[in-house]
Amino acid sequence: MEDMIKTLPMHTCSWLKGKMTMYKYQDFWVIKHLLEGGIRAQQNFKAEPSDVFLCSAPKTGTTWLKSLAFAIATREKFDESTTPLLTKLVHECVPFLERSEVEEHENNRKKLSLPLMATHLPYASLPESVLSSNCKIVYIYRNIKDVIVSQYHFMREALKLPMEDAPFEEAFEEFYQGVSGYGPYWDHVLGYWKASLERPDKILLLKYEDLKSEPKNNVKKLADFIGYPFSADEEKAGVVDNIIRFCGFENMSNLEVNKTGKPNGGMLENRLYYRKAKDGDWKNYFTDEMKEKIEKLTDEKFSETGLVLK
Ligand code: PAP
Repeated sequence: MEDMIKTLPMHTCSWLKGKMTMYKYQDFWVIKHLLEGGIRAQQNFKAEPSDVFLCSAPKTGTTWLKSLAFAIATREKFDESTTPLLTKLVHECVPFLERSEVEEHENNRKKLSLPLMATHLPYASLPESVLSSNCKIVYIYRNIKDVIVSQYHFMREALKLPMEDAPFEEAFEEFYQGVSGYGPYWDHVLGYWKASLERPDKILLLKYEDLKSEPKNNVKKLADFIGYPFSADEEKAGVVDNIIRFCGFENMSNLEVNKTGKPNGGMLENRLYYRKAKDGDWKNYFTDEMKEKIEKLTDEKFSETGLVLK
């Protein structure tokens, strides 16, 4: 694998002071350890028809989608005082394909009989068994301008660079050129969107902004789709509302584990996954010119789709 990686196109992010290098593999950009994990998964991962994949490009609502799906799927096993979401970052509760060993997923499947698995891989690069097993896929996407800002802060903070040392204009330009984690972002969304047209019963698309503006409808849709529908009695008893509140930004970002924890003693602090969660935060960073430029390109790429990414 090492030799193959050496042959791939490489890009070192100048705005991150050369501290991060991405590789272009199967038409998407990715950092080395996630690339290695992705290739390992492509070679070894065996999906079951009952698996449910939570897929996303980075910074589009992954953490939120995972919390909701986990809370929905485990609601008969745990309540709000016993859920693992109180003590673990959600990324440790729902295995991440590129980071998990196959055994870990198998153990999880047995332990919790939890069908959930998450990945940032583009649709075209999913392990073959994910497609051949015909398992379900939920894909979340988000306004591209907020994704750019969210990714900017995440990467900058992960590398401990203050804003004055990490010019936003350069981060923007790189993203615009398609060089972003698992990007180009447009291609990532288009891949899942096209697949959802071909396999609508197996692929559900959710939009971050819709989840915010209409949480109840979308959370019920998610629960139905992943095979854990709410009963009328549950709805009456407020179970849906409670899950929405518990998994909401206000609650999750204030849990001690998410304020001060580090997963498995790793480098990244949990709080980095909970920044602001504000729609339209891009307005604090974009010039008029940047807005026009990214919207023009996004319009060109999405004109046929009916999807609104801006
Ligand atoms: P990841 O791909 O690294 O897992 P992801 O969860 O997709 O990141 O994106 C993080 C964004 O979701 C952050 O957005 P911001 O930078 O604009 O603030 C984060 O704040 C937001 N987020 C995290 N949890 C929630 C939540 N419960 N509700 C809404 N937004 C959330």
